[in-house]
Amino acid sequence: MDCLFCKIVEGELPSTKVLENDKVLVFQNINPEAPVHVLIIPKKHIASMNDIQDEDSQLIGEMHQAAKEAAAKLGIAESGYRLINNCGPDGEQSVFHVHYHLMGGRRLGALTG
Ligand code: DGP
Repeated sequence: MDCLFCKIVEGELPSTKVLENDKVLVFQNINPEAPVHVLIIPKKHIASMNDIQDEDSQLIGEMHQAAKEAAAKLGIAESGYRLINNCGPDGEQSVFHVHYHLMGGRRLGALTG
């Protein structure tokens, strides 16, 4: 499967890891849009939010746990942060391996759409 984030999981492409366990990987975004901007991905390939199945519920919970731990590790737990999923064309999803953007380190402003 030709998936960029699967290649990062497999170590075929480099990444700067923030957290890793057997189910989830958190790594630095190559194109950060905030002082803190990391990506949270499941190691299992799931193309988008639309492809999450009932059996993935625990895994998605573990992604949220990893987001919380990464926020603490990166020093933005108290100041606050934003967790974003882009899905499909209107959501501007560009990598089709489901992920959350964890962003913080500055006041992010209101969502404008
Ligand atoms: P999205 O547009 O929501 O699908 O976000 C994909 C993000 O992935 C985008 O913010 C940039 C990031 N990205 C793309 N290619 C790479 C890469 O090779 N390495 C890393 N670390 N991030 C990448």
